Amino acid sequence: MATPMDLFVKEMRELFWPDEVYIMDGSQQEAEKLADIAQKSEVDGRVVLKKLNDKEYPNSYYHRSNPNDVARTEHLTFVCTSLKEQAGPNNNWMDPKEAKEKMTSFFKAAMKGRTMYVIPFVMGMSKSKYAKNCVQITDSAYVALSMRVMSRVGKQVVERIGNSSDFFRGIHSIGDVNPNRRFIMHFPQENLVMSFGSGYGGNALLGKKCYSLRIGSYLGYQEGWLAEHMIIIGVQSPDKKVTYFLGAFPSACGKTNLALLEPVLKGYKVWTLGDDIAWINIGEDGQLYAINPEAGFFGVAPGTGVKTNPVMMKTLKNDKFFPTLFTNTAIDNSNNTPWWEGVSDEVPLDLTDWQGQKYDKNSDKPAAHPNSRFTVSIYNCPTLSPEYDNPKGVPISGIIFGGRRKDTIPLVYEAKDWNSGVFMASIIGSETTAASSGQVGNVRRDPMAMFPFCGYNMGDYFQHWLNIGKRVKKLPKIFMVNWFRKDENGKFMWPGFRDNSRIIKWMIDRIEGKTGAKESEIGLFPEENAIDLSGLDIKKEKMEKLLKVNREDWKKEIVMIEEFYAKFGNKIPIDLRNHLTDIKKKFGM
Ligand code: GTP
Ligand code: SPV
Ligand code: MN
Repeated sequence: MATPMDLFVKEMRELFWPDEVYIMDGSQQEAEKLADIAQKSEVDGRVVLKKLNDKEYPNSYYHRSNPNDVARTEHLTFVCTSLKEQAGPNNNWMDPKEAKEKMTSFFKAAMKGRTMYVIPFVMGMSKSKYAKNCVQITDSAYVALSMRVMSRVGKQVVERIGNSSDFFRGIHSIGDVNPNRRFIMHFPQENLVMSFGSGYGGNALLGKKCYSLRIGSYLGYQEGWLAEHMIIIGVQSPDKKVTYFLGAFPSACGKTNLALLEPVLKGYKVWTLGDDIAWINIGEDGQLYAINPEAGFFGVAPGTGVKTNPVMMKTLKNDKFFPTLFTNTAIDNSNNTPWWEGVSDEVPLDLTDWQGQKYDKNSDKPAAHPNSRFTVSIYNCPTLSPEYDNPKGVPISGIIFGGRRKDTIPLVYEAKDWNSGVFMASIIGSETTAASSGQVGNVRRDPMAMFPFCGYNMGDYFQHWLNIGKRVKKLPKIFMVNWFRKDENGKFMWPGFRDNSRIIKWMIDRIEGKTGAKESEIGLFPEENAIDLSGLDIKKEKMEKLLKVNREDWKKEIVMIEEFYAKFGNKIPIDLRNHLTDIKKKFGM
């Protein structure tokens, strides 16, 4: 008897007309074979993979994508629910029938002359009741290999799915990489995503943003849990106690760096559980528990170096898991290693840039694309938490929200309670980054760092957050941070990176009730000298500036918040509207 998965594969074969169909078994031999094939084949006029220096970067390959396909494309990403209101003003919407017809016309015979890869994968560890079965179809060997790193791929998933038709269907073809024929269509009500015309990260690795966040957030809304754009870390203090945090920052705003943090403070250690996505459930004891559905990092390369992120550098040089991929970095031809801004102070003499051209040292453009990334297994990470594979997840004591803001937002503050924290997270603004196509540096609202990833109406999503709060017995504390405040000369005021451990220490002290807080218009602030600055040369006035609530800036901020809220009309929960009224009063508005 054919299983629902067999029937799905058959249907896809009939749609795509591939020369061959290959169902992945998840073995290392298979991955090595795929890497061999990819080194010999061209897609879109480019060799798919190039082997890198095995001594410096074991098991590593280089991939260069089409220059028109280097980031997520939010304007081509749609949520296709039966009613437009269900998708909300935060999503592009298309009628599901129309969207499917459009995509089917692109898909028809698109894999002629190509291999159709069938990738059975599970998001979450197999034994977890929170894990979800998925199958992705793709015609890109690069995508197939990336999925092996980013999720748990293999035969065992086919068995896990068995006779069930309850699995996510992700249908992807790179097509002709034409931005005019590029769409990423989500059908949350059918557990289905169709993606065409892009081979890049969030557009093509469908287990990631498409499933684990957009479809996942919708499932969470239906089933009473949360799918979030969050890291998961355990912070060990000198008394050996581990405190678990979630942290949400918009794309390219510091999640991976915080997730693999090597604290500057003695006696502290960060255990890594996840760097991008968390699924959060209410456990049997009424506390929030988080799992990372992913199994790898798809991290921003620029800025990653021995000084800023030594743990990631070790992860990239670890030979445990095959393969590690580098996409759109530059190449140092002297030793065939990937290179990006920040990995060394010196720019190598013989450098090929991300577009394959000889790099001119005097160029004002970077050699690596600002959104160039590495794809590496989480099992390569030396600080991987022993709890990573715990099917229950880890109990959460603190949630950190943040954004990239040169002004207005203080270095750190704390919400008075859960609902104030939800309000605080709902008004996050952040400067846009190279992780998404479009202009970089514009402040836009990015509530919970989920604006591009919430698969349903964000007004309903806010209410869902408030509802979760009512069901949880021991609520985590909620904090807001901004590592990116700048001075008059445009320089970052806070050293950031490893020094961020100083702020985390303060949070642990707050969670444990070891330190008080000062109240301000927007929340609770550290008391004098409560942040451990030992060994750091930073002036008192600078700290005051970093923590300052500038009333004029906040008045402007509130105007933007009101404009954002207005888009959602009465979908914004009354409690959040009341918080807005309160904060306006506090600023005399
Ligand atoms: P996505 O993978 O896109 O979701 O991003 P992410 O949030 O994981 O971002 P990541 O940690 O990779 O950081 C993105 C950029 O921010 C990199 O260029 C980092 O070097 C920079 N960055 C991270 N943390 C800090 C910090 O504390 N201070 C400063 N100034 N820059 C930082
Ligand atoms: C992000 O943009 O938030 C990422 C990279 O983590 S992508 O997988 O392309 O979404
Ligand atoms: Mn992300």
